[in-house]
Amino acid sequence: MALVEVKVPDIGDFDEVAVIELLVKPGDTVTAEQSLITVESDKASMEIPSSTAGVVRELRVTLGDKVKEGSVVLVLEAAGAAEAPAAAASEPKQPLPSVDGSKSATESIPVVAAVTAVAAGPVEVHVPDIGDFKDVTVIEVFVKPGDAIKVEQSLITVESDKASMEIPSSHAGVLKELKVKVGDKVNIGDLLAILDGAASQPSPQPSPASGRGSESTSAPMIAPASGRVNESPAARAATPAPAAAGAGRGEGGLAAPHNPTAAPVGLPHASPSVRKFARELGVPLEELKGSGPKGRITESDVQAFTKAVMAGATQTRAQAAKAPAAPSGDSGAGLGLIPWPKVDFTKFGPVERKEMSRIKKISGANLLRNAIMIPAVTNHDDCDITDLEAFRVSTNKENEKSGIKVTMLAFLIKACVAALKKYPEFNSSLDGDALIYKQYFHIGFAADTPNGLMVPVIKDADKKGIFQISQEMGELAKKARDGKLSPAEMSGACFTISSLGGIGGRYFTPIINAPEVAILGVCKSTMEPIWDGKAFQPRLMLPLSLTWDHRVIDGAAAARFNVYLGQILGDFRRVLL
Ligand code: CAO
Repeated sequence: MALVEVKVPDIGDFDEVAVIELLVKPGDTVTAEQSLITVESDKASMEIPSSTAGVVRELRVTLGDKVKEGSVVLVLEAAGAAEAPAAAASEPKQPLPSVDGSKSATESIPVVAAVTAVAAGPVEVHVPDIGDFKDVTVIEVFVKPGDAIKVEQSLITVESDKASMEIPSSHAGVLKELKVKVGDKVNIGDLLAILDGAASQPSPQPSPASGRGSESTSAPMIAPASGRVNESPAARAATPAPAAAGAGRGEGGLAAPHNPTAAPVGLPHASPSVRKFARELGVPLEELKGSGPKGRITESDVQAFTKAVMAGATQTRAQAAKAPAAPSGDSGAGLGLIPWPKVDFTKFGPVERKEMSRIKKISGANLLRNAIMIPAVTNHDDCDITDLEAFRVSTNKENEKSGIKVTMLAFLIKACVAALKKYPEFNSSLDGDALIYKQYFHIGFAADTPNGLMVPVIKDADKKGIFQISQEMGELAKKARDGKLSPAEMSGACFTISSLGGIGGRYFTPIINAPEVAILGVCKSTMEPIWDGKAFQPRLMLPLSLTWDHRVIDGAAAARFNVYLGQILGDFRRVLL
C-alpha cells in the first residue's frame, strides 16, 4: 500500500499561513494538482494542490491550523494502490508510515480503536428541531470520519438568512459517515451522520441557540453553543483562530448595526485570518457589522471600523463605557458610514446574480484596504517614446525568428528600475515609523485574466535584459491567464506597473499594491503634435500615471521620478549616465 504524505510546497514569502478551507475529506479520490486546502496570509489566500493522485486516507490539518512549507496536509493512498475508497474509509485505521519515515499518523489511532472497542452499533444523528428554519445551508463542518464525538458536540453550522447555529450530536461515538457537506440544505429530521455508537445515549432536551436567530419566541431547539458566549470581550479577543472540531461559535448570522452600548451577543461570523487581524488591531469583532455574504465580517469591515474609531465617528463599547455621555454612534448604519444601498434591482428589470471569483474577492479586499489606508496621490505625465517605439519595432523585425516579442512593458520595467535606483524611497516599504529600503529590484505587472486581476513579478529585473524580461513576462502572463501562477511568482514585488496600453484610455489612478509605496499606470500611446520651439512635430506620446504614498514620498520627488522616467524612455542612453 503506497501511502504518501502530501506537504505544503514552496509558498514563497508566506510563512505560517492559516488553513481557512478544507477542500477534501478522507475517502475522497483526488487527482494530481487538485486543490486540497485553502490557506490565507494577511496578503492573499491560495489553494494548496496535491502533488500526487490517490485516495485521501487522513487529513493532518484542521481549519485554523498554521502551516508552512513542508507541513503535512494529508496522507493519501497513491493512485494504483488504492482499494475501493468507501471500504478504505470505513476500515479501522492502521498506523500510516510516511514517505519521510515519520509516523505522526499513529497519533489518532488509539482514540479510534479505544472507542470502537465499546461500540454499540451504528447510530443515526438527525437534524433536531430547529424551529422555523427550513432549508438552512450547511456553512461549516467541524468533524470528519474517524473523529470521536461526544454527546452535544457540535457537528456542523447551518445558516439561514436570519441566523447561524451549530447542530450538536445527539449521541456519542466514532463518526463513521458524514451525510452532509458544506453547501447542502438541511431540514428537521435530515440524516446528518452515522456514528459507531459508544454507550449511545440521547442528548438531553435541546435548548435554544445563543445565536441572534434565537431571539424569536419560536426559538430553534438546538443545544446551547459553547460557553464562549458568556466570555468577556477580552477573553474572546484572546481566543485563537477556531479549530475545526468542537470550537463553539456561539452565534453568527447578520450582525446588528454597531451600537457600543448594546450587550455583547457572542462570537461573530468571521474567518480565522480576519479574527487574527482584528486581534492585532484590538478591534472587538463582536461589535462589528459584517458586510460579507450572510453578514460575515471581512477584513475591510475591520479596517473601516478602525478608521471610524480613529476619526471619532464611532466608539468601541469600552470607549463608550469610559465616556457614557458620548454619542452612541447608532446611526442605523454602523461604522460611521451611511449604509450600502440595498436595492431590489428586479423592480427595474430582469437580473442575474453571479458570485464573484475568488481572485476578485481577495483582490477586492486588498484594494479596499490599500485605497483606505494609503494617502495616495497620482501624478499624470506624458513622455515621448517615438524613438523607443521605432527601436522596439525594428528589434522585433530583426529577431522575428527568435519567437520572442519585445514589448513596451519590458522597456518600462527597465526604465522603472533605473528610476527606482535614482529615487530609492520609491523602492521602500513602511515598517512602523521606519522605512525598509530594498536593494533588489523585483517588478510586478498587472495582468488581466478571465478570473480577475493578478500581479506576477519579474524578479531581479535589474540583472535581466529586455529579451529575457519580455520572454518571462509572456510566460508569466500566460500562467496568470491559465490560473497556474504559483504564490512565489506573485510575491516580493518592490514596485508595480499596470499597463492598459494594449487596450486604450488616457490616464487612470492605479491603487498602490501595499506594502509597496508606488505604482505606475500606463495607457495607450498616441501620435501628437509636440512643439519643438520652432514647429509642431508628430511625436508618439505615452501617458503615465504614477500613484505614490504621501507618507513616504513628497510631491516634488514624485514629479522628479516621472520626469526622469520620461527622459529615460525618451532616450535609453541616459541609463548609462
Ligand atoms: N501604447 C500603445 N500600444 C501598446 C501599448 C501602449 N502603451 N502597450 C502595448 N501596446 C500594444 C502592443 O504593442 C501590442 O500591439 P501588437 O499586437 O500590434 O504588437 C498590443 O498593444 C497588445 O499588447 P499586450 O497587452 O498583449 O502586451 P503588453 O506587454 O503591453 O501587456 C499584459 C501584457 C499582461 C500587461 C497585458 O496583456 C494586460 O493584461 N494588461 C492589462 C493590465 C490591467 O488590467 N491593468 C489594470 C489594473 S488596475 O485595475
